[in-house]
Amino acid sequence: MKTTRYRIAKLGAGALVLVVLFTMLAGASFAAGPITTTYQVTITNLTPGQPFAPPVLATHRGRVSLFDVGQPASYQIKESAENGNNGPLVASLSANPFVYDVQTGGAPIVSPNDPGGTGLPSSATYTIETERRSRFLSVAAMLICTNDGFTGVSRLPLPARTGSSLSVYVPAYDAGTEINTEDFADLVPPCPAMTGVPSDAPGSGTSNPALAEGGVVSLHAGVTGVADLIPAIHDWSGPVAKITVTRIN
Ligand SMILES: [Ca+2]
Repeated sequence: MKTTRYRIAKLGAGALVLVVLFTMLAGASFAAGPITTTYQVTITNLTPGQPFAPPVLATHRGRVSLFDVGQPASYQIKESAENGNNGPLVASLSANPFVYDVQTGGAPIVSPNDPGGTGLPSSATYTIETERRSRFLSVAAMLICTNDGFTGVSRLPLPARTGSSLSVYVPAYDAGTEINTEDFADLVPPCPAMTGVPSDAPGSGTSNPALAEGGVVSLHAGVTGVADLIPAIHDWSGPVAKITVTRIN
């Protein structure tokens, strides 16, 4: 320390500025990992009464695909779509070297009509980061009052410029993993109360092998009213969600 102080004193103020400047540049250089950019993602429920479970969001490279129409759903999508169990999907994405950031919602997103009087929001905004090579966003959220319905988007190209924004209107998908019984006994427990429908059925938060569908991801045919679900409350027409993505830095 004594030696350093002595040298700085001898070199004078001009040299000190240079030393400080060099230190700042060096610090910036050493700290630089991938240059991250930040996005805000807003998910809005457009349905008359169908609630969404908390969503999973991920930024990733182009080789990652959350789901593909016409292909079997992954085990992870099946668990999210059938049981609202996002754990396997989050774990899988988090362990994937081609995924940059994974975020999960903390609460359901309900219809603006909120037929169950939950007081929950019909729109929610999440912040997610990415870097230069991970230019895609994927989102998945269970439709709570369906057997294996979900919504979201797979491999959406992120808007490139700061301040730029894009919106997509996304449909409901059937994961093709569980037969659509529309029976409260086969749906997750929160469904009836969240949509204001009285029910004594305890519901189920795990998959029933007897209801395995063995299909592929497809556009959801909607709620038909074959059992407990009520089309006027639980069905929809057209897109079920609006997803708006804005680059904020
Ligand atoms: Ca199904």
